[in-house]
Amino acid sequence: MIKKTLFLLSALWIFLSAAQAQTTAPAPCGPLPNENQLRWHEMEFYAFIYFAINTFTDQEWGDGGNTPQMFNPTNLDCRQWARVCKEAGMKGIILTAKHHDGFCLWPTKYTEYSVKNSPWKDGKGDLVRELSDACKEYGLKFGIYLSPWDRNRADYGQPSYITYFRNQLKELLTQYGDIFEVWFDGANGGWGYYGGARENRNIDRSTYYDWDNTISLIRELQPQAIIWNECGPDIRWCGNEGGSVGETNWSLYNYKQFVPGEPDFKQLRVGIEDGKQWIPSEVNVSIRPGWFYHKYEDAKVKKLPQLLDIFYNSIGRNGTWLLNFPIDKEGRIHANDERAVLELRKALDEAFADDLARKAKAEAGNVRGGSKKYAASKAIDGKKDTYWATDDGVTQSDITFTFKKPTTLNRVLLQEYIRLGQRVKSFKVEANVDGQWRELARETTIGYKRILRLPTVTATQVRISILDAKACPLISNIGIYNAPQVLTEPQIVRHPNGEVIIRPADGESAVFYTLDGTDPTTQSLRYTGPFMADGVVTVSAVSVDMATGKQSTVSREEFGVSHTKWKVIAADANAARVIDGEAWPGWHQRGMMPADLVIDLGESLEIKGFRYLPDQSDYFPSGIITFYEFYVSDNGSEWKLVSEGEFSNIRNNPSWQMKEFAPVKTRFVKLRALNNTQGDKVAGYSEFDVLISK
Ligand code: FUL
Repeated sequence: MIKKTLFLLSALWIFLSAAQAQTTAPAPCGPLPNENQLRWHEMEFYAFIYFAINTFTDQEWGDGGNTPQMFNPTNLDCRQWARVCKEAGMKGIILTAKHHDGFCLWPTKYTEYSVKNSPWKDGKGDLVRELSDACKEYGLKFGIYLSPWDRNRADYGQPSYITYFRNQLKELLTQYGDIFEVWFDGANGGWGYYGGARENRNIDRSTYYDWDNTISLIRELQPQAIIWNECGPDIRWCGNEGGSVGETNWSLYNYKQFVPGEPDFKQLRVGIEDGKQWIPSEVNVSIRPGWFYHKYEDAKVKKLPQLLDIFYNSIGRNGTWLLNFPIDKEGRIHANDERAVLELRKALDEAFADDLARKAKAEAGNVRGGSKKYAASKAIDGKKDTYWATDDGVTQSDITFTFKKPTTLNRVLLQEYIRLGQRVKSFKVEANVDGQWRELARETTIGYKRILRLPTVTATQVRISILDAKACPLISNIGIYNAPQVLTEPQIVRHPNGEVIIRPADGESAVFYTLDGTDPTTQSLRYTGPFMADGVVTVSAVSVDMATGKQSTVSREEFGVSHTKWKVIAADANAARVIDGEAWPGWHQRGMMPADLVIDLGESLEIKGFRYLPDQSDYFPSGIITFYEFYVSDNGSEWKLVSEGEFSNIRNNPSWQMKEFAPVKTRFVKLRALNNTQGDKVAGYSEFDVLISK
């Protein structure tokens, strides 16, 4: 009897200690983030501010030879910058204290090439001070960008420049309070002013900057700062400036895997699954095509659909988002940029206002040690330090959310408890719709945060299955949302054969259209795919959210004759892009000015004008025609001038240019470019069309 009791007791003890072992915290898995990195992950969204002499010279890269006299903002207001960032929900601002041209926005004692020799505040201003103060006032963190490449310094390339660079860093890290991030641009070496030498200089990227000692200096002066360099030490580049990181995105990398300035673009995108250090990625992108302000980009500020894409492709893919505002010549964030970012904020607030997972019952396939501490409910308790966990060795399991009633949803947000490492390698999301499980997504990594855009479904349950993980998965948060559709005007294009394509900003919105110039309603024709609408026609379209009835504003395109019979007379086959109906890509004629664009209309038409869309490239559009002549001809050899003049303000606003003249019958047309905005021998075209007399 005693023997039996002893046996039972020891069995119970073994059982209890096994259960106990399973309720102890999971062991860490792989490299872990440090406290600085954890704080930084949680910032998620913060701003870059680009401002320099470049702003006043319309350049992206000043060569370092422009006089500080050119730096003269007329209405500078750092508090406005901070207000906009705060209202946009950003958590900090990083300022280009010195870009590649070497001009310093603070009165450093180590060079004369700074604000102290500019007319701004009679040389008494300190922009780093003003912005760091504004950040404090608005509760934002402050960071600095200091370009390692300096095209102004005579000693760039010598060891003495490194001393200069570190002296500047010391000033920035000791005079302006806490710095949350230090940013070292990888671009360096090449042509520059270099104290008047005006020459090409190349440095050895692997040795010249002696990064180890610079990093030690930062650690000593600002131990809580995160250091960005293309390949670490603390965070890495996402490999592009377009606003996305890989769908698979490991926060792991191998520090010094490559030398800054010679990046491994593809690897940066996805990280390294078995990387040796925690080096997560930051997505840096500008709200306009350029990093610095150019008036001609006022109409090219990214719109809501693009900004939302960037949000889902950065913060939604385990990255942070560093969004740049180019400061304008007055010294302010331009009204268009402010409008765009606040519109984004509103859309995000609406999308994530109501977490449907909180209203559901959560159950998991496996719970670590069967303990409440690691239960499924920990993924929806709103606390970042609790998590659903499975038993050790269980790397496949699922968590199911059951709603009280059928619930409409289209977003799922997931977060791993990254303090103990990034673990999940693959997972899927399913929804129970009308009693059937339907797979909505099959994805790879999660990390700090992953947000999926899913097709809208009305479901009774949502199931998330972890399919593979490096160790037992730890999920600290799951959110389920129903984001409203993005109702911006649909884009209407017509291809040369008369085929019309209508593109809404949101794949889920319904599109209705008319062909008679009237405003479309839900009673009008519903767009289901490309359709033919040859000849002179006005297409009007509207995006509609059928669930709520909300509509976008109406977009309208007035098409002339379709281009079926047209031919651009040029040796280069790409010339046909000028009449293909799509703004991008376009075509450039190089090496001649004047330059002629000749088109055979294939039949005699009565025209009353023409329209021209200049190069729409995001980066450095070229060949933008300013003065023109327009000719008509019946045979393609004898020409008659019917219009001439200027496309005014085309540089600042490179949109459609329309010119009308007395109606004339013609078979051939010729647009002659007399010069362009850059004064070189390039004529660029995105699109060309004639206006038909009705
Ligand atoms: C690039 C630089 O050359 C651009 O001017 C800008 O600073 C961007 C963030 O990085 O490499």
